[in-house]
Amino acid sequence: MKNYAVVTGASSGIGAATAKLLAANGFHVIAGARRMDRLAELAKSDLNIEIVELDVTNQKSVETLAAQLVGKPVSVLINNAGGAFDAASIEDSDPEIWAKTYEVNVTGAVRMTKAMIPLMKKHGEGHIVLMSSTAGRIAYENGGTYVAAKHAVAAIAGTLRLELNGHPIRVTEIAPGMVKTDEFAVTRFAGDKTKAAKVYEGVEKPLTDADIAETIRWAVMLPSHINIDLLVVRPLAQAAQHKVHRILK
Ligand code: 8X3
Repeated sequence: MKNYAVVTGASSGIGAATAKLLAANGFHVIAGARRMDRLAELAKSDLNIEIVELDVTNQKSVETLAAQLVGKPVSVLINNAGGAFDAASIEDSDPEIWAKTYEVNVTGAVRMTKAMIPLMKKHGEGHIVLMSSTAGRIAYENGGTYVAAKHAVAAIAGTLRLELNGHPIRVTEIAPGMVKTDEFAVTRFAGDKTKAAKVYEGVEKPLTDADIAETIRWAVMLPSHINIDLLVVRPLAQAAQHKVHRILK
């Protein structure tokens, strides 16, 4: 039986690209997200992708999935569900957006991790991948909710690695920089496509979701005694959060 890889937030972007790539590389992928119509499209791309309605902010939804996976060889969890929901200064930020950002990026990843660890222990091996961000390594202005949430994700990865030491479960944090996906920046700017496009303006080659999927595949497919703690992945044009080479006409 193929090993199972569970991918959250699989309906688009990095999650969808990772689901496809892991399926193409021999995993039976459990692709979870809230939007079943998008997942149905994804499932058409590979027979090794099984789709499941999943809301990582809902404990019951996570428990339902975990119950379905009892006895299955769950060896990989990609905690990808997440996002930024504002671009406000902390002074102007909305506590409700703070809660929403933490629910999906932080508590959601914890819910899934808690649910999958027992299955991985039973299976005898596991790999938990946490998608943080360069925002989880360094602060930037008007990104407080997301910066704080992704710092928390980084802290979870570090804590988990200590707590799971001695168990055959790897813990990897992947911290992407500028990745141009269909939804990330558009969601952050509440649907304003002009503002979203500005993020990538003049950047010759921002990373793609497939680029990040490839780094995940690499970390996951290394021999099981090799643990990649942290991968910071940026496009060549982005030397740092505020140092981006743009060719502007
Ligand atoms: C996305 C990278 O620079 O928008 O995780 O925080 S950034």
